[in-house]
Amino acid sequence: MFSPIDHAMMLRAIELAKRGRFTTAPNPSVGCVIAHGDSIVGEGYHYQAGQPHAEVFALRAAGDKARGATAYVTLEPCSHYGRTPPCAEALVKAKVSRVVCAMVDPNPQVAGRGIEMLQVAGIEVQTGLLEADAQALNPGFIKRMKTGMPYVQLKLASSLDGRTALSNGQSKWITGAAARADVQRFRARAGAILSTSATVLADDPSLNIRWDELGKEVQRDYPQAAVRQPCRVVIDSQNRVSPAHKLVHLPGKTILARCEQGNEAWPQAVEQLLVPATEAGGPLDLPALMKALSEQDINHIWVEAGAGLAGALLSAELVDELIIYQAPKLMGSDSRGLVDLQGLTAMSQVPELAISDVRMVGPDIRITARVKHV
Ligand code: AOF
Ligand code: ZN
Repeated sequence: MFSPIDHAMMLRAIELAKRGRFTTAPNPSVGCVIAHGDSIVGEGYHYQAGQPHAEVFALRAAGDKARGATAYVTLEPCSHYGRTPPCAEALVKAKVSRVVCAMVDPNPQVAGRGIEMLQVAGIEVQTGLLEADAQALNPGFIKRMKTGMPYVQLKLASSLDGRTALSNGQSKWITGAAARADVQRFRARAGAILSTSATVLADDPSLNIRWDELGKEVQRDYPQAAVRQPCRVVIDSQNRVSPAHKLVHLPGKTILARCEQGNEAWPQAVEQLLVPATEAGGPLDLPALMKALSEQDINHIWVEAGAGLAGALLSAELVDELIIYQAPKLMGSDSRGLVDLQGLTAMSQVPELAISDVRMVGPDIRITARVKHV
């Protein structure tokens, strides 16, 4: 069904889509190529929510040459009037003769209707070319559209023997500068960075993006002027975070997830989000928090906290992917462990992971693993 030229064109569209990976949230990253055979006449990608979609930029570049061409799009062209008019209509008007999309749009406002609009207009439509690669562009958008829950990536950093702090609490810096720069790049793709009041009280972290630490390759697609600070979300069920902490004053929004409203004098960009507790005075309801964040259009959450939240999120089956950095150090069994998982008494209860990638980051190892939900 798909020729080698089709593959090459869709690969190009995926490369274009990647350029928007830091800026499109909450919209998906989408790329589009318009071609006659192997000759490209227009290219485009979606850069920012509110701005034109990928197809519009590609059609503008192609001009009259779009007539009779094939449009390759990494996501089904939209059929709805959102912040912008429907791309399916624009493709019909431009008289392309064929549209190849990598995947159907999971947005219930579209979900096949874009394809239908094209077909009704007599355009040949094919779907599913390099689908897995296209899905990998937007794990957060896809999960939120399909389930109403955000995609959760849990960052962990430890010694080679899985330890995070000495028994006296000392922990600064286990992993190296390259791993910290890598973390900056993950943060930049997320809609929110999730942490806890325990981490804020212990470290007074910034949990922000520092453009000069992102590296040249990222800076090309993400100019300093475009930097969008992911929202910082701090689980603060005992109202312990105060206006004296650094992160509430940094650019971007900070959400304090609390069980009860506090009456501190917060800067304007601080929101208190009330989330029920699981029991009186106990920890807050993590699935309810995730759902509330998804309702604020947050697709993708990057978690940086301690062993407690890591264990609780894993136990609640809220984690999609773990990013584990391991430093070439041994800290011994008196030191603190990576994840608090309480009450495990049988190997059958142990969360199982599937490792999808392992690589060196400076002197450290980075392991990417998905949680297998049984
Ligand atoms: C496309 N091409 O490049 C993108 C699409 O609010 P709007 O108007 O920007 O619409 C956002 C929705 O449009 C988004 O949820 C997704 O369904 C689709 N994104 N569609 O045809 C694109 N970014
Ligand atoms: Zn569109």
